[in-house]
Amino acid sequence: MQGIYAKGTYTPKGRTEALDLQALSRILAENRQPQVLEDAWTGWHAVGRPMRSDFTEYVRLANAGARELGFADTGVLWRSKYDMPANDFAHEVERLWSELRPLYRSLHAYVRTRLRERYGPKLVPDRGPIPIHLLGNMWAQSWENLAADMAPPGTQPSYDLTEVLRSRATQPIDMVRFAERFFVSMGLDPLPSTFWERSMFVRPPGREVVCHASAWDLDYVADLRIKMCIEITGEDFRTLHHELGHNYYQRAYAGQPFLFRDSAHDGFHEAIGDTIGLSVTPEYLVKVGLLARAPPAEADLGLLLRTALEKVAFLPFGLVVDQWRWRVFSGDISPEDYNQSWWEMRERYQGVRPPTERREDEFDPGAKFHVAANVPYMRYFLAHILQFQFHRALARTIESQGPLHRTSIYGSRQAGERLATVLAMGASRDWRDALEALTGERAMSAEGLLEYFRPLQRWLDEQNRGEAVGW
Ligand code: X8Z
Ligand code: ZN
Repeated sequence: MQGIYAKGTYTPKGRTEALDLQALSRILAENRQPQVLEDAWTGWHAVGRPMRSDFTEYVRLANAGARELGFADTGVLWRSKYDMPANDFAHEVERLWSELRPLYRSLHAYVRTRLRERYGPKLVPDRGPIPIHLLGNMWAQSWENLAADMAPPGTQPSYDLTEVLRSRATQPIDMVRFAERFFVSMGLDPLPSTFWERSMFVRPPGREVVCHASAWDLDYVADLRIKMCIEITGEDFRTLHHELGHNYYQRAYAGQPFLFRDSAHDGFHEAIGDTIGLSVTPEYLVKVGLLARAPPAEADLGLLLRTALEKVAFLPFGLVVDQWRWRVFSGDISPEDYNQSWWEMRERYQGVRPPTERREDEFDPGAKFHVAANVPYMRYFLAHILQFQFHRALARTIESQGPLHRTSIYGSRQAGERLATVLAMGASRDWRDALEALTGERAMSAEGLLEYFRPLQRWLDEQNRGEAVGW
């Protein structure tokens, strides 16, 4: 399945060359013609179709393995890794989502209104789900590529990191260096020379590779690497901080006994680099020489909106992938209903719909890397919440006076030490102990995220006055 995914291509109508996922994603990000978007979206989603029977077999085998290990099914096995009963974890996830849903619905309503202005009420009705191909991303998991279209009227987005990087002819390796320098500024060691020698930073010519970004620790001691096809975009700039977060975690827990060489729970692993990424503020970009001057406070709404299009839009997607797989593993969804149930759930959680009706002989979940590659996904939902909880705690550690979205822990040894302590614990303790060491709290909390976006929430609610909210 992973091989099918990695080799997937589509030749859009009116073109002659076959495009891979990165090229098709670029169309989704940059084009604004609905037919072109629909064609690229539908073309990529055909990649799932030949996985359908493999996936059915994989579910059977995975469940057989889980049962041999004493779990009812693979979903229960996946949910068993959070130092609490599997059922309690499912409730925990629901609790967090219920706190965040109002913010997501406000963002959704605002974006739908702006899209209706652009594409008209026939394509984007004033109630109901948003056609997924208009959201700037193949899975509508991040809407940041719409930032320029969504900018608060009268304000322009204050800067576009992609343009900044390109105007400086930044190279892939420079992007990695920026990310490394951030960790080093907090007192962590530079990456070993083998990292630079053995990592894959760009797509190698003449052979097929899995381009989906990943971070590796080959010997569980010091052979750290990343594998990625870096493009010069703000998105990949942030992804590099994400990946190095994995590598720094791996190195920090290398001193633990073998079984504890892992994160406190998998959401922690995904949250560390993103926490650093939240510190990529305008003031930080000025410090490292990427921006001439920081935009004024009036630009804050635009900055917050851009971040919300990335992080808040992600939440229900982060949730739905495994809500769906849990039901597949438990047998609640059977193979005859794979695709229909997928779209029912995506509509329910995300408020999106496919461009045209999808039939049951398609297998659209397989068009997402983690489904094809057997990677659990709830970790990203947790990480999107935890990173704000971590950021808020570290902002307090450095006694930051400014709002959270203008706070950067760049250069703070104090924040670095606090982080390093938690990373070094690895999986040796209950994750609540790790959380407490970092934040002083013993429960995952949506409050950091809500505080971060509070000014935006107020503004969105004003904008949405008189508009339908929800779908
Ligand atoms: O897969 C990733 C990372 C590697 S662990 C690049 N992420 C998820 C995705 O791309 O779907 C990061 C955010 C969510
Ligand atoms: Zn990751």
